[in-house]
Amino acid sequence: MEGAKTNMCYNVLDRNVKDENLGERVAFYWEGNSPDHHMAITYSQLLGQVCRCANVLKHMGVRKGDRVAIYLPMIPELVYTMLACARIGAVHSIVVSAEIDIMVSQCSILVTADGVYRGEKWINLKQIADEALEKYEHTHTCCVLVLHYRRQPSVNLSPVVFPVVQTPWDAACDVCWDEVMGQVSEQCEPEWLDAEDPLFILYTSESTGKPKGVLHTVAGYLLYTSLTFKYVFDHQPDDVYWCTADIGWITGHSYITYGPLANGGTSVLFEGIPVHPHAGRFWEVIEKYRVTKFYTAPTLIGNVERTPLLTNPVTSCRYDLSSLRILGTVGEPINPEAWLWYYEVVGQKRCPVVDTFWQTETGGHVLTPLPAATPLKPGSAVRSMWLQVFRRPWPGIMRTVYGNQERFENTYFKKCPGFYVTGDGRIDGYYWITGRIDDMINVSGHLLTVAEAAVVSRPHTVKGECLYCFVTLKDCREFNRSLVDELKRQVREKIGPIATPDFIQNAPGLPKTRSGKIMRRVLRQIARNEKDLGDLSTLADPKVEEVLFSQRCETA
Ligand code: 6R9
Repeated sequence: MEGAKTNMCYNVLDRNVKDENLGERVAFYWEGNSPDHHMAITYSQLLGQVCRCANVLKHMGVRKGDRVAIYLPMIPELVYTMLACARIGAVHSIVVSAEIDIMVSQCSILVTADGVYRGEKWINLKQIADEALEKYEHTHTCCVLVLHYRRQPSVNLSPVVFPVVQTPWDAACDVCWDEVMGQVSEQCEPEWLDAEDPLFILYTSESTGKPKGVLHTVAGYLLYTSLTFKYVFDHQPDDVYWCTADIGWITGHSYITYGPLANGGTSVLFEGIPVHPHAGRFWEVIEKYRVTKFYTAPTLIGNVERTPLLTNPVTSCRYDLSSLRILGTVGEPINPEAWLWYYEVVGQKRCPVVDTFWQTETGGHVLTPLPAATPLKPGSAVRSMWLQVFRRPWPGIMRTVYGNQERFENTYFKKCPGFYVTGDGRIDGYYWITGRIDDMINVSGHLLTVAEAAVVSRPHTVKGECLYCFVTLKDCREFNRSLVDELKRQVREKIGPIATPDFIQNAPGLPKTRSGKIMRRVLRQIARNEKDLGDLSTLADPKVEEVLFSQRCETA
């Protein structure tokens, strides 16, 4: 589509408001960390806020092609800022903390918030951002600050106790969102861009190797996210769609912001976590908004043994999930037991489960069933949506690794000339994603005692390398020598002597990113007793690492 002119923001907002007459339709139901905090934003309100934000960025000197770093929680301002960048042709880079260093060193503006409550825990985003800026001696980076809702009088929300930590503030470069947004107009002409102009850079999840800045461009990505959203979720005008991902993950970019808005969809934007204020929060939200299409990650639906609450703790009634029509999963292999639970208990055998396999690099789904059209197999991402092997490019494919075209070519196109290489393994005609082939053996919990296991290598004086296994036991199981012997025996018998782990360590929890991916790098370093684990800020639960170190095995 090179040479064609378009604008992403125009397509997802102006077109819907003006041509499709959807101005009054709700674009997002925002649901805060606390169930008392919520609001609805229509398409025309969204357009107004995005134009204001675009004007603010322009006043701060941001121009077409400039890069803007965004470090915000799951609040509407995050969407406003992304779309504002898209409107003026700036390239957004959303950071989920670890990568913040890399990002701020390349962006002239950072949009962040004072902080956010994740469950009961207050996270002081501004302070984390300031520390990153300081590290890079970035004196010229401006920080636009969004104050969290609990302090905005315009939104009538119940008061929350103000955290003890004060928000750091430097009047020389920090500006306040509310102040600047009030001073600009609600009109802003979109910048007409070339189809192949960059839209955003996103650093891939750090589960493997050094993060890469994946670059996506305007028109192909718009087409691909729009079409895949429409077909994979069988989008209908009366849908209320909810993707629980963080927008800082590609899943949020493609299937919270761009895909749903391009289709004029109504979505839930959720700030909270699944277990706050209780373990039934997901189902409570589905009931509250009558969600029809639900898209989440296996780790959140019981891939690991954990019982999500299906009954309302206050009323003791089962949550009403009768609005659901399609269930989706993404991010890691879903084990057949979890798939069946999702299908039978959550979907009440009515709702097709779309297991969507894709990557930051692919921009959108590449392997997935189509709901009600493809026979399903529990645990399989089934087959390629449009193609059988990745022999030719598709509109949503990444265009380069930002600043490193050579790495782009070597990583994806050299290993198997003539094809795109995802780096994931598969089993039969249906695709059973077996995990990353580069560095991981994932033995999912077939043994009754084991909820989850991960295996990494560790140097061995005789064999060169040996296997070091972390196991998370199901509730009430005790980790002891006889269990270790039993597990080794099982592996030896079921898989073979060569697969028998030399070390088996108890792991009450595995280190995971917020999208549920096991951070193998961290496990490898624990197995090797390397104390400096580097940046752990993408870890969902930072305590995990300490616990694992304290229980490491010295001897086999
Ligand atoms: C969308 C996203 C990509 C890696 C990918 C693969 C794993 C994603 C999966 C899946 C099995 C699925 N993955 N979806 N594995 N079944 N349905 O997750 O992008 O963060 O770039 O990760 O995630 O290993 O290569 P990203």
